Formats: sequence, C-alpha cells, structure tokens
Amino acid sequence: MAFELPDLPYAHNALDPHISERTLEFHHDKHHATYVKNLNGLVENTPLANESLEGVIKAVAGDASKAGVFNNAAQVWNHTFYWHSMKPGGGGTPSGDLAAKIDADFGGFDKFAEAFKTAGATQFGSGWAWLVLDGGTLKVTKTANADLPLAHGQTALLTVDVWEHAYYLDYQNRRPDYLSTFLDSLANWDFAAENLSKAS
Ligand code: MN3
Repeated sequence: MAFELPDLPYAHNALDPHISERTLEFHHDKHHATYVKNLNGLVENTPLANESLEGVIKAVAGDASKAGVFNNAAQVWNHTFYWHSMKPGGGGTPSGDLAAKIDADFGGFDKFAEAFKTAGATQFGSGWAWLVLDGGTLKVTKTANADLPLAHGQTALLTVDVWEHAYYLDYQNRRPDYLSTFLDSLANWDFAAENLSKAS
C-alpha cells in the first residue's frame, strides 16, 4: 500500500497571520506532497513498500546507498510531525508533567526556549530544531536536511522546520522572528505532552 499525504490537522488559513495560508499551500500541498510521491516511486516493487514509514526510516538510516529513500521518508515523517507541533492559538508554556520535566532538565522554560531558538537559528542551511527525549532526559537538538531523532535513538516531542520554504514567504530572511513566533503563538504543547507520556 502506497504512502499517503495526511491532511493538515487544521485549515490552511488557521495559523494566519503567523504562518500564512499561502505558505501552508506550498509547504503542505507541494513540498510535503512531493516527498510522499518521491518516496512511493523509490520503494515501489521493493520490500520497503510493505513497511511502515518508521520501519522504512529505520531500515535505511545510515545506508549511503539508500540516501534518497531515507531523505524522502524522513521528510514525510518530519512534516507530519511538524504540522502537529503547531496549533491555532498555540504557544506559551506547557503545564503538568511536561512543564515539570522542562524545569528539571533545562532549569526553567526560559532556558529551554533560548536553547530551542538558538538551535533553530544556528542550524546552517536546511534542517530542523527539536525537543527530544534522549535516555530519559529532555534535550534540544538540531538536525540537517531530513535527519531526525528516530535515526539517533531519540524520541521526538516537538519540532520546527527551519528550511527556508517553511518561513520565507512570511518572514523572508528573519528566521529568528519565525522561531520566536513559533514559541509564542504556535507551539502545540498538548502534542508534546502526549508524546512525552507515550514515551514514559
Ligand atoms: Mn519543510
């Protein structure tokens, strides 16, 4: 069964004005869709076509001869995860167990926020900034291109896409403003908390 492009979990204009309808039309309907199409083309008539998306990623991670499969499969996964990492009326601070763990592992939400924004701003070129659970500890990481926590034995809790296509129409070169807006107005802490509780 072929991999499918999941719908956005909200309307294309739901994140406006922070992320415009036009950005989501290109980013979801064109970029994300293309990764799905490319992945299906690459795994067609191979044993990988019967794997789950995560199964494909784990099977080819680190195999240079399968870089195309890895890149497209990981980008399909990353984008689906990114859509859920945002919500209309999101942002602010988490609560409950996640808030307590952020306090314990980072020394407070502000320190987490600074680390997350720095990771996103200093990822040279295309990539992603992440909040991950790594061996029971929360960490902020950044990955290049399609790379993702799953390939490093970590559990992703939240991500922000820092490829230029994610923000250029709305923020041009101002990636730090996009990252601040992500934390202030978009981050879906319910989704991150759910990912933490599933991993614990
Ligand atoms: Mn993207």
